Amino acid sequence: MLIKITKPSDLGERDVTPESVYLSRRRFMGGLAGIGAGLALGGRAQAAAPDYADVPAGDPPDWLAPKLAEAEPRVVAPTDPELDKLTPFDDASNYNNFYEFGTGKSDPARRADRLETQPWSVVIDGEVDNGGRFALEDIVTPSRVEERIYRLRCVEAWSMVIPWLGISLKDVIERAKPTSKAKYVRFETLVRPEQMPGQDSSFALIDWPYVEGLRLDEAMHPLAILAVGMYGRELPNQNGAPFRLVVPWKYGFKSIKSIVRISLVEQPPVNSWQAIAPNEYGFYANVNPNVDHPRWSQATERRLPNSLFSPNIIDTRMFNGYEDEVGSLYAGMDLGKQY
Ligand SMILES: Nc1nc2c(c(=O)[nH]1)N[C@H]1C(S)=C(S)[C@@H](COP(=O)(O)O)O[C@H]1N2
Ligand SMILES: [Mo]
Repeated sequence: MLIKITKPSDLGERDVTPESVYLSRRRFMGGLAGIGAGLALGGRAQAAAPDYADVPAGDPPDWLAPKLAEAEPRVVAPTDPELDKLTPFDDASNYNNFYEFGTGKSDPARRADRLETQPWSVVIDGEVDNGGRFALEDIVTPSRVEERIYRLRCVEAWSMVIPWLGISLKDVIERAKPTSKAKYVRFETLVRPEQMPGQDSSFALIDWPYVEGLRLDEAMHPLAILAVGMYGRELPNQNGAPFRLVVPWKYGFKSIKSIVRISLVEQPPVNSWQAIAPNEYGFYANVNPNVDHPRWSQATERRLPNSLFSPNIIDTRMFNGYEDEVGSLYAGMDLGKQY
């Protein structure tokens, strides 16, 4: 059975998509398993795993391999079988933003190999009763790893469709037992200039560590995941190994990579891009075709892969197409002011 989420308050076993509806939807979806109308989460997985035969095998640590293998595709948020075809692994792992390795799109793929991702630990602290430093294994193992096929829309107006493997951020937050003062979640990326040459440069724009943040209710939304893999394997380093956030309704810069610290805090964190250019990048960074970047339009996006002859420009959708799921989080807000 599949749970169809229309708004967060509808979450739960009550709202179940009958199998017949799901099956006819699957027929409509055509070839690409896991991509269909609406969002279906939870329950028994019924979609067949996409075929990753062309994806280079990874080399996950012993504890992660079985977690990745048991992941079931439960996803299904992309809606257009033509537009929302999976981006080839090659594009998703060679065209990256990861300023710790340089500002060029190919820098991360060329340089991120040198990052040592094992062992990895994450500090969970701030307004929590159950904080501390945890081995990544101990954070991931208690949760179910799920496959989620999400659109990723960069604020620079390009986008991809990526099949992530991840755990629910909500699970991790709940296990930390937030106090009543916890209102926001702050995330921090590793600082290790010997392995991250972009951090070594005195010309770097960013005041390291790279920082991101979410309001607590955003962080608790079932679409927000902490990814440990993609395309059926562990994360390539350039995509934020071994542990990165994925918030599909927000511009890509919110999806912070290689996380080493998660803090529950009272005040809204200042994220790295907001610190650099507050008139261009805000705290919310919800994908919004009606609110332009001061220097370019956000009404359309370039869906990768594309080429000169096939520019593949498509309309950007409100909340990146996840409005039914997340719109209620922003009821009553002026999204032009709170961008
Ligand atoms: N630590 C860190 N996280 C980061 C970035 C970065 O430079 N450093 N870039 C962000 C931006 S702008 C985007 S679009 C996505 C890109 O993710 P991908 O390379 O896996 O597609 O990562 C985000 N997370
Ligand atoms: Mo981005």
